Parts: sequence; structure tokens; C-alpha cells
Amino acid sequence: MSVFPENFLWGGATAANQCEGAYLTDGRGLSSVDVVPFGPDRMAVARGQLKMLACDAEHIYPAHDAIDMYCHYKEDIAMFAEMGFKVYRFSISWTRILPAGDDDHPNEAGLAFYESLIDECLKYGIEPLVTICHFDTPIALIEKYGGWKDRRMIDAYLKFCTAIFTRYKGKVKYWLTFNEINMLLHLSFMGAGLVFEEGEDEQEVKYRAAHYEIVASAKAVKLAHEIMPGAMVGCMLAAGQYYPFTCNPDDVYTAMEADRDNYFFTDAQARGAYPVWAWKRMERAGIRLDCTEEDLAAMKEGTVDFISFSYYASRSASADPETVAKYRKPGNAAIFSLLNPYLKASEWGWQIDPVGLRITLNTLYDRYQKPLFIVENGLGAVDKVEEDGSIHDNYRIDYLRAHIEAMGKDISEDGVPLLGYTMWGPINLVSASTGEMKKRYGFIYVDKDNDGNGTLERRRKDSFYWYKKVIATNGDDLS
Ligand code: BGP
Repeated sequence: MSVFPENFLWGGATAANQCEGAYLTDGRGLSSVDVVPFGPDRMAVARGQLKMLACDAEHIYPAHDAIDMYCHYKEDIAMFAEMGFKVYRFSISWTRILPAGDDDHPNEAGLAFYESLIDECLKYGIEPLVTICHFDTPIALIEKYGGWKDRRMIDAYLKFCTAIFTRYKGKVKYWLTFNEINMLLHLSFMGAGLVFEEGEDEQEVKYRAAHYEIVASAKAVKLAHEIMPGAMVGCMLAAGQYYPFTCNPDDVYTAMEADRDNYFFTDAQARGAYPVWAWKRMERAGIRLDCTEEDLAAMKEGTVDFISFSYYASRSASADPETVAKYRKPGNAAIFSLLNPYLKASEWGWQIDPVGLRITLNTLYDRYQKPLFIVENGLGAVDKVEEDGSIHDNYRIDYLRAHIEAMGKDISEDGVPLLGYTMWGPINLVSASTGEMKKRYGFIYVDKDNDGNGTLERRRKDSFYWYKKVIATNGDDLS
């Protein structure tokens, strides 16, 4: 007997910029992710430390072509349906709908594209789950306003929401306002179109932008409910509990503070107000939030219906500088963490911790008592295509099995209401952090390499058949 509810939403998740390609087709405008290059400059641009608002000839921009899902979506959704997907999470590219970011009239070609994609899902009984904004700020608005540095972004975002809510009402029930909203504190250009100028108080700029996104999110929730009664709108957090590196109370305190960087967002979106510690923190840091009475009222009125999150790894923190120096995760990690000596890691150094998923689920439910949705989880790995074309990705199956098992325990032993699970990247796509194709998550292999070579042919990996069985048995058979 399966421990998963009968209507549990099994599926996969993608983002427009990481799979569609066709970056200027049918009137689409340039967006932040289009100018984030592959190679050594990527992180500096993604963090907002290196200004790049246009493309140049020296760099490669993986989002321009990606896996050309813009032309292959029917084939790809048919393969998702073959696996038995109940839900498909994708994002709508803002500049396909409003090429300048705040146009008075939406671009019909963009609206029609997503309508056809949604219809294709519905044809197979797949529930569409739409991320309104997934690392996506129109370049025109970055030039005009400095991205989310400016409050006028709220109205532009609501224009975008109005266009898509009005068009897709009756077809799309589940919506997410911003992908991994807390990532704007780390990858500020990707998350909010921020580029830091000389002498600017970066912390203040980030928190102001965070506040505008939080208000925009709350207003979008309200608007969605008005235009589409019955719609379910969620927030989306890059989750992963911070563990204290030791039981030294100072480490425990440091880990609690690190978690608060994330709760700042979900507390506001789920409870409709900033917690008192957040105000105190900002006061101590000298951060002046541009927050009006109207903003506070909007936040109260626009609390989310459910909490969604991505989970790849847990994190750990210490108060001791020597420990930090010794265990700090090497490389250009997007989020600070120490290496946990009890855990193994992926080839990209992401530590694998299924128990951490259970801890994260419990903690979020204890805190908010709202339904949860895991909208990203998966393993980025190098896949080898055998001579006969098969791909034996047991490592991926092992990772997913362990996390699904943890999820099952959460439901059966802890009683957490979980709406569904969309693993990240059911089809190989461009990596957000590195821009690589080589870092593959999918059940479906796409013939394309880091340099852009390949036929784009799609192939089923062993995990494809495994996930199909998992869904067919509603999570009962994970063998
Ligand atoms: C999340 C993003 C996704 C996705 C995923 C995997 O942060 O929401 O867009 O890419 O992480 O990360 P990566 O592609 O860097 O391996």
C-alpha cells in the first residue's frame, strides 16, 4: 500500500531560460538570464558584481539556444506523459509576454506559445504548475529602473501577472510567484536584476529589492485569487536546513541565524508580516527599508496558499573562524556552507542528505502549517552514453530513491501534508549555476555538450523507466 495520497502530484520541473532557447524568436525581448555567460565571468555577472547588460562576441550564452524546447515541447511533453507525469512545472518567460517588461499590450505570439504548451499538458492530464518569474528580469527594466532596486518593478510584474492570469485562467490552477526568492541575496542579478554600483550599500540594495519582490508576490496572490477563484498560489524557497557544525551553543546560534536569512522571505510570504527579529537585524545593519503602510497591508492580504521549495542539500555553519576556514565549501558556491564530514557529495560538491529533506519538511510545516510542495530535487551528474545508446544512471536512481523514501516517511510518520514532487530537470537542460550541459539531472538525455555541439536528440535513460514505475505505483515500488 502506498503511503502517498491518491492525488499526489508526481512530475518534473524546468525553467524557461534553461531549456527553451529561441531567445529572440517571435518578438521576445532580452532578459537577465540571456546575458549571463558560460565560463569564468558567469558567477560575477550572476552576483551583480560585473555589469553585462548586452551580449558580446567573446562570450558564449547558453540560454540563447539551450535545448530548443521552444520547438521541441510537444515531443518533450509526450515523453513526460509516457513517464506518467501528473504535473509539469515550467516558467513563463516574462519578455515573451512583455518584451520591454512593462508593455501596455502583451505579445500575442508569446501568449499563444504558452497556451499551446499548457494545452499539450492538459491533453495528457498533466497539471501545469507555472513559475511566474524564474531568474528572469527584463533587460529593458534593468536599464530603466536598475531592476528590483526600484519600487516601480512591482507594477511591471503585476502587468505581467495580469496578462498571464487573464489568458490562462481555467487552465492553470497552481502558480509560484518567484523561483527561489531568497537567492536574490546571493545571485542578485539572476534573482532581481541587480548590478551593484561603486559605493552602494549592497545589503541595503538587496533587502530593498527583496521587499519589493515580497510586496509584488503578495499583490500577485491577491490578484490571482480575484481573477482565478480557486487558484493555489505558492512561494518558493531555496531550502536546506542549516546544521550547527558542533553542539557548541555558539554554533547552534550561528546556524539559527543562517536559517533566518531564508525565513525572512517565507515568514513574510506565509504569515504576511516580517518577524520582529528581521526588523531588529535591519536596524543593526543600518538597512533602511522603503516600506509603506500600504505595503504592510498588501503583505497581510496576500499570504500564500502553500509553501514550495527546492532541496538539493543541507548546509552547516559554525561560529569558529578556524572551523570555517578549514571546512568552507570550496569553489564559487552560490550559498555559504561548510562541508559536513558525515555526508558524501555529488561531482559538483553538493552534499547528499535525504534525512535533511525530512528535517526541512518538518521544520517548514511546524513553522507555517500550510501544505508543502517539493518543486525541485535531483542530482546533477555526468552521464555516459553506451555504444548501443543506453544510459545507465543508477547513481541518479539511488539519489532520487533515498529522497522519495524520506518524503514517504514524512507523510506516513510525521503526517506532513505534501501536495507533490517535481524533480528538477526531467530533461537535460542548462545548469543555472555553471551554464554547463554536462551537469545533467534528467531522465531524458539531450545530445548537446558544453560547447553547444550536438544533434539535440532525446534519449531515455534507465532512470526514465524507473520513474515511470514509481509514478505507476504511486511511490510504492522504488526498487
Ligand atoms: C536551482 C534553480 C534551478 C536549477 C537548480 C539546479 O537553484 O532554481 O534553476 O538550475 O537549482 O542548479 P544547477 O543548475 O546550478 O545545478
